[in-house]
Amino acid sequence: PVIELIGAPTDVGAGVRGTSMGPAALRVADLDTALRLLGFHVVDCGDLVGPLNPRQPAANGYRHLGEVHAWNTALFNAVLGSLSRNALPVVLGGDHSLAIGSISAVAQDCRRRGKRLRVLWLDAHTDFNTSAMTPSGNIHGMPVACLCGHGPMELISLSDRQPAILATEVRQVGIRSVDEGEKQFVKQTGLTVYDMRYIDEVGMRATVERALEGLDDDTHLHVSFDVDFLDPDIAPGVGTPVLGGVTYREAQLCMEMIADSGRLGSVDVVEINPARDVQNRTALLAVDLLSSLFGKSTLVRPTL
Ligand code: DIR
Ligand code: MN
Ligand code: MN
Ligand code: MN
Repeated sequence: PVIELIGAPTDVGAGVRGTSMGPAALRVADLDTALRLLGFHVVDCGDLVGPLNPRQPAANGYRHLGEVHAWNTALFNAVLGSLSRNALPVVLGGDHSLAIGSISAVAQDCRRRGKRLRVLWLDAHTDFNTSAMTPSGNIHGMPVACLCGHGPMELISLSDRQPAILATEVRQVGIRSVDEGEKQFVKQTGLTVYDMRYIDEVGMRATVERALEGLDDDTHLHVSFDVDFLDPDIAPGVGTPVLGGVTYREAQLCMEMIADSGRLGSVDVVEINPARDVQNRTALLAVDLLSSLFGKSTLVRPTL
């Protein structure tokens, strides 16, 4: 398929500023060329336009709700358009609140086509806060809750159905930072979370096998890749680094196994913060991993 790159240069959902430079960092790291080398036709749709960061404190448990809504409305429409052209959208973030718009669009497109949906959430964080439990008011800590119907009306009603997705459609990998209230809510909801301890105990191979279990020919796989999934030693350019993340080899294996599934239908690459980075190495690493996600392998591999 055609890969469409959709830039969403925003940091209104984050606590630390700078993810608004993420799309540029990925372009400087030559994401388009890397994907073309794999044989894809790549169209860079440029950047969406939205409100600047007003740097306001939280109000009623949310920071910048209006701005987050505006960015997500624009992204929802862009991703829906891309899918309707039978393209494979890659969202260049921006902060992770953008997953509300992108995944709402993916879910709506799946319903229209009668496809099943699987969301693979690669992150240090569960992003399952609500306004009642958030320690920060930052909406990038809330997208999974919003998508599952727990959030403000503006953010839970982007798609044609509420909730946009079911918690049973989500698998999270790499988790190592969950807030106190969030922890209870994850448990109560029955969200499937493969945390770092799980990866330590069974290894990345078994973890990804389980996270991808049950995919069929009619499943659309959406990968929401928060780069703070990676260990900060290799990916320092993020707003909220957390020690003890996924290693380079583990991340490569994860991406290669997703590619092997043959089900990849859409991607978010979010939370790259060039203001915290060293010589763009986090974006360069993300491009390296995205190549694997789109099928790059060291050797010619037997077809499954
Ligand atoms: C924290 C940080 N759990 C919060 N969250 C995220 O503010 O809700 N950092 N997603 O990347
Ligand atoms: Mn280029
Ligand atoms: Mn996240
Ligand atoms: Mn995160």
